Amino acid sequence: MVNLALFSAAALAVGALASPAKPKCDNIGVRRNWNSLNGDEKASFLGAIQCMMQKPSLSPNGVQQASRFEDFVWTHQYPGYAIHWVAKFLPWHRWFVKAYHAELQECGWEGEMPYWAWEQDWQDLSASNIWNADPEIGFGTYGNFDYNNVYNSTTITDGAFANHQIQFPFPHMLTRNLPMTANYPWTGPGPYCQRGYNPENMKNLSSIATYKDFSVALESPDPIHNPNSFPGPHGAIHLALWGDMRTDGTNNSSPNDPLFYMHHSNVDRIWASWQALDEKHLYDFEGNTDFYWETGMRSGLAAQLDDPLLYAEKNAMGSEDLKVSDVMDTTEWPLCYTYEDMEPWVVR
Ligand SMILES: [Cu+2]
Repeated sequence: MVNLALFSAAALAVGALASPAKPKCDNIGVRRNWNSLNGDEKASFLGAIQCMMQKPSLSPNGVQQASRFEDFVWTHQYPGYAIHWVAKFLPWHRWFVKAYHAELQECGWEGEMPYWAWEQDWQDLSASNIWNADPEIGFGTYGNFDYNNVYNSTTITDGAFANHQIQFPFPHMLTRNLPMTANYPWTGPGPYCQRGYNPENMKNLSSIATYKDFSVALESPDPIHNPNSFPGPHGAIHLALWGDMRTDGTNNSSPNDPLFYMHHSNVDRIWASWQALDEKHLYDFEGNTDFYWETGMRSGLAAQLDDPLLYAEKNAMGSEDLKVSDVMDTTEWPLCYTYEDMEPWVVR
């Protein structure tokens, strides 16, 4: 008995050295639909974003952005194609939203990261509850066409981010232009790129068997080089909102709109829901490591779970050592969250 106990202790010690035990989650937070937050919660959440917009930059790139909020815009812009149109797209943005949520907690937000379930607004995106002009509890409305403004969109003059002045990557006001895509030709038929997130496309998504195909279909086939392809919900929502949200390509500065995070939280929920559909999905990770804009080719090496996450903010929540495999399961450290409704988007 004594020898056996010694042997076990030794084996445990060796095991611990070989792979240090991951910390456990203290508890699993539940991310909630924005619509199910009450007024006080909404005001507190939006107040935390305003706090981030007031906080000085930590200058993760050695350059002073206008605020801590804009540091995150840079963090998203910097890796460019290393995190878009590649297998890493979903894991990278999962971590990005988690890191943003941690900053909001520093600014007094006590809840989990909420999400905008846009698939529930598929019939008329302009009628979504997300458009709320209230300065305390609303993200503001959706803008309109203006030839004289950046991205041909209007400055948002209502809600919590009314007349929000952006400095990075160049000075302008926060803009949106949903009416622009009421009849956008590439994504029709249907207004506001509806095809990307209507029940039919969501059902298609839920039936995809492999991460490789699911990831591409959720992100969106690259629109420039696949003009006839079906838009994915991620790309469809970016495009539908126009203004700052559609600044993909070389700018990648869409996190300038606080709705970016509400959108990506839902993209993450769709992925987490898909992962929960089949145990084979949870650690399924496959695809390309590179994207070539000139040719529109997804290319490069075969992506692996061991690949570094490439999070640009050194030391943000100890993220420099993270691998893709560390963010595959939302219910494990360092993520520790789940969603209040995992599957209503799956039309059976
Ligand atoms: Cu992105």
